[in-house]
Amino acid sequence: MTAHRLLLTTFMKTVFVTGGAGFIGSAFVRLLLEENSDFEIINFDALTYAGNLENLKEFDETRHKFVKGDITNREEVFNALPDGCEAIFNFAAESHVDRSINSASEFVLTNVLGTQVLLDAARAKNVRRFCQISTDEVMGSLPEDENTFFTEESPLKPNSPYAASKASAEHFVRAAHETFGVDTIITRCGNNYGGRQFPEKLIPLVIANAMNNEPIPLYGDGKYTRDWIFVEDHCRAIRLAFEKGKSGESYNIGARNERQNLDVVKSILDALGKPHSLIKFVTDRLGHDRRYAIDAGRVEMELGWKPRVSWEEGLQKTIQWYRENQDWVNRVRSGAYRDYYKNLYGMEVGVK
Ligand code: NAD
Ligand code: TDX
Repeated sequence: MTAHRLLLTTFMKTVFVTGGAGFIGSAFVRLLLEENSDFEIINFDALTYAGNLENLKEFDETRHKFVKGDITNREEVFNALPDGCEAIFNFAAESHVDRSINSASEFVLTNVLGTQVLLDAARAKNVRRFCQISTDEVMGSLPEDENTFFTEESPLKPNSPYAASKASAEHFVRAAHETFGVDTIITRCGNNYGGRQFPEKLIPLVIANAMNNEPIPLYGDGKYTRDWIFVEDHCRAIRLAFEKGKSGESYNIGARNERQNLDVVKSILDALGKPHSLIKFVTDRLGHDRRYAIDAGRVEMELGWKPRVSWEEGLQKTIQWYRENQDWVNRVRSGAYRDYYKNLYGMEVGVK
């Protein structure tokens, strides 16, 4: 070990980030590397179809150590996790609802068993705090046209296999806290958007298809509502929950930005100068949740968090990222993505 490295590790706090090569995990790693110079990060990721080390290519290994590993594999987790580290941030997950409808087993394995393996490791290795990155979807669906919101007291009523696996993971996190006194925090956020999101999710799918003049598949009547947040705002809220949150608590994160899917799609097409005629209404998603909307009162009051990026600014930044990174888009839309797309939508994509 060089003297420089020795000095670094003496003063550094180590955090273990799982899923740090994915969309939100990589944004979180980037935030810590750029703004928390006393943190070194072990980024533990299995590099599934959604994991992409290109997402962090600008960083060297000074404070960012990447370990390829699977959170369901105890040996790999226990070998990679050092004793007494500051936190585990568990972003690793199977994260796409449509895939969970097609096949749920991978979701149970990674999202439920994987979380439990990490909780066991946190206890065995005296990790100071365990942060579980969860989702508003665990609370089910809200009625439209009503002034109702998800709060931390809302019951867990997951509707999709994905949401059920995330809700289940939350129960195991709670159980580790209640039974063994593990210091835990759960954050539940709404729909994220930003650069580097895999184009299976609505916003990057629309941008990528529109840039190629391909049809935009919109489920049902297009009037489903999501509460959108720019990914960096989500990551700042997670960091605050880790720093200031109460052990055993859950925190709902949202930017008070409800939008109907049809309006989101039209805004993107307008920004790209593409015709609305690209929109193609397709058969609805099974069990499609009608509306998500988050009351972010607790993170605002208790943690002093508020979003920094408006919808207009965030969407413009996101579109710009995809425009400037068409190679990234073309690479992730090649190969297996085409089979996935054809299977789900019955249409070809990305074929020039
Ligand atoms: P993503 O699909 O982009 O990334 C998931 C990452 O986890 C990938 O890098 C993948 O390689 C890794 N991974 C998957 N299985 C693994 C395993 N068994 N072991 C180790 N690594 C594994 O997901 P995302 O959108 O960045 O979501 C990150 C987390 O945030 C997830 O837990 C998700 O449930 C949660 N979340 C997402 C959103 C959203 O809008 N995307 C909103 C709220 C919460
Ligand atoms: O082709 C599409 N057409 C369409 O109409 C796709 C991919 C989506 N949609 C609709 C379904 C939803 O109403 O757009 C909305 C957003 O869909 P997704 O991007 O798939 O997100 P959602 O199902 O809302 O879940 C997301 O938010 C919560 C993330 O994928 C989850 O990981 C997160 O937990």
